[in-house]
Amino acid sequence: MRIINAKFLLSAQGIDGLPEFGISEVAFLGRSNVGKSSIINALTNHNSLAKSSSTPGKTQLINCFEVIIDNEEEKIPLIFVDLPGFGYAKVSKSMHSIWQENLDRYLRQRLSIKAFIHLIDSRHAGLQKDENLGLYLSEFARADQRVLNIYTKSDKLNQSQKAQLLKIDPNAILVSSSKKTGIDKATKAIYNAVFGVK
Ligand SMILES: Nc1nc2c(ncn2[C@@H]2O[C@H](COP(=O)(O)OP(=O)(O)O)[C@@H](O)[C@H]2O)c(=O)[nH]1
Ligand SMILES: [Mg+2]
Repeated sequence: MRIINAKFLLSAQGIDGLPEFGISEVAFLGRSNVGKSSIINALTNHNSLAKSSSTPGKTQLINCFEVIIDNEEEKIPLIFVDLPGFGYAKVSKSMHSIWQENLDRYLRQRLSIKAFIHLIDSRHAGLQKDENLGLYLSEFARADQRVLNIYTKSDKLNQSQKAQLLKIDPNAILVSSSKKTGIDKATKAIYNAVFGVK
């Protein structure tokens, strides 16, 4: 299972600016700087498909990419969506700014989203902000939508820290976008989430 092709499609400010692609969408979300753009680049084997920057909060648009995933039997198109990181604290009530409102509407109303990929910094598992995001998603995720947690920047953990994380979350998927580890496992997990494979 691997992604064999990826291209940028378009950016939009909100759901109103998004066409219906007729293709399942995978929404990547998490705190600013958690590694959203980097993991999209790593999954698609590109250096700068999604812009990655060390300045937090730079991406404030809904950025759509078309990827082709090869499951060894067929080649299936998917839309990967790189989203702005947002505060999420007590989520809905705190979404004051227009782009946070836009993001909220996209997440709640976009029926073509089949998987929410919640990226969590592996060094800081269990942060209140991430707990809030998990709760927020579970508020509106429908039966045909899955939430998948992926832990980023695993190259920053030593063996015992990895073991500790796996103790807390035995199914944890650990990825390092810079060292390109955990990418195959993450690709498979995303595929399974989109297609409802248990
Ligand atoms: N060490 C390490 N740094 C990473 C990794 N992924 C992203 N980063 C760094 O974290 C910062 C934020 O990454 P970015 O993908 O732009 O985060 P985003 O704001 O969530 O899109 C950048 O400086 C990246 O180089 C990783 O797997 N390992
Ligand atoms: Mg980004």
